[in-house]
Amino acid sequence: MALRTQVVVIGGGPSGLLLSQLLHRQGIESVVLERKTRDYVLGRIRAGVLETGTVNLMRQAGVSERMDKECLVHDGIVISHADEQFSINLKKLTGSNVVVYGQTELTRDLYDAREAENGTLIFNVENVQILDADSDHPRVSYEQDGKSYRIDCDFVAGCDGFHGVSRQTIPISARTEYEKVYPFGWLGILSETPPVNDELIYASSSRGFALCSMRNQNLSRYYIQCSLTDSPDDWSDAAFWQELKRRIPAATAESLVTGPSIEKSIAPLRSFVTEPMRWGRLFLCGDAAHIVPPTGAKGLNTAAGDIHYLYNSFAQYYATGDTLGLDQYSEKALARVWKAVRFSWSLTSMLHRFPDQTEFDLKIQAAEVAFMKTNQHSQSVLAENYVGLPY
Ligand code: FAS
Ligand code: PHB
Repeated sequence: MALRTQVVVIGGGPSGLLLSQLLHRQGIESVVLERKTRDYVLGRIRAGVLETGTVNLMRQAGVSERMDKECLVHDGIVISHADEQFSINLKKLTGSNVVVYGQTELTRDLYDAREAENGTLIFNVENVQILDADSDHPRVSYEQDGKSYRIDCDFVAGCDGFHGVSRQTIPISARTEYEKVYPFGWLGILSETPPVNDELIYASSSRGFALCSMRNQNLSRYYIQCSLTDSPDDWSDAAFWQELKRRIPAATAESLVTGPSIEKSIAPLRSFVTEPMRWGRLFLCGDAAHIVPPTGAKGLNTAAGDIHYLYNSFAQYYATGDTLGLDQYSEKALARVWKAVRFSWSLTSMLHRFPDQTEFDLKIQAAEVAFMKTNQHSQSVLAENYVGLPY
């Protein structure tokens, strides 16, 4: 059975849903193909911090009502090293801030909006294939419940994450991949406890990195750097809390409210970029094209930057036939992606313990944090990147 639409969006995560919703607001038709179910997608606990640019895109998409009510606006973050800590005043240094609102909630809001506006979301699809992307008549085929389908379209947006089909559709001879795998992961838990601090704490210690974050005043999100050979089952809640307390300043550890974990998972850390992010009428967005370590809270926010560029390019094309935006998409998106990749790598290098570090390396790391503690320019570089570079 053949369908026809203007843009086929592969992937029903935040990138695909945000793009589909923005296109809908411009009267541009799309179909979203998602491999899993809505509940499965919403069950993945991921990002927690949104740049102002991402917040504005949600407003532009008409999906910001709950976020504006429930989010936490943060004007600063805390960096700690051993028992010392200092605040970086994002608002004072950049005039901007970040918003704490979980990716799960953002994705839920987008699903609700797409469904309320009768968006075409097709779940549990299998064997998705992108055909003739390098022609003027691309098509997407897929299977669902044992039946085969085909969608003829003008364009395909590959929003299907790192393990999706879109990037693989681009011939290996036509793409260049850059990767850095970090020798550790992040063990994260969610607990229905009040956050230990009203701002996020990025903690560097001799035992490794830790992050104190939150979703709301009674839902905290904590991470500790862990070995790649660890599994969540290796860590009891008690062992997690004990290790977290040893990595954050003692005074903060004393006020930490612990409780049972309601989610526990390990994310490996890697930096990855594929170039170009376009091949004919196929455009890659988000994790389908790039991955960053979560240290700088750039994963979801860099995906949002891609969507900003691609949405505006589609809007320009369908309004005027002008392909300039589409032709510049990959170069523009990659310019911002690489700055996010650099920032995430830099913060990861400054705050984590690496197995092959020498005493000299540890001294350099400590000096970098000590310099940032008292130098406004160093703090401004972090702040500008953390609140989000301009689109
Ligand atoms: P996603 O991977 O979120 O979505 C892709 C969607 O495509 C998925 O729903 C998938 O089921 C679907 N799909 C895949 N293949 C398909 C196919 N062939 N056909 C149809 N559908 C297909 N970022 C942060 O900023 N902070 C964090 O703390 C953080 N933690 C993370 C933890 C983990 C374990 C992971 C994997 C990522 C984390 N990230 C974090 C990054 C994350 O938030 C991503 O940047 C964000 O999910 C990107 O969104 P999408 O590009 O939509 O990709
Ligand atoms: C989170 O709350 O999940 C979170 C926040 C900031 C990060 C990474 C993860 O840098």
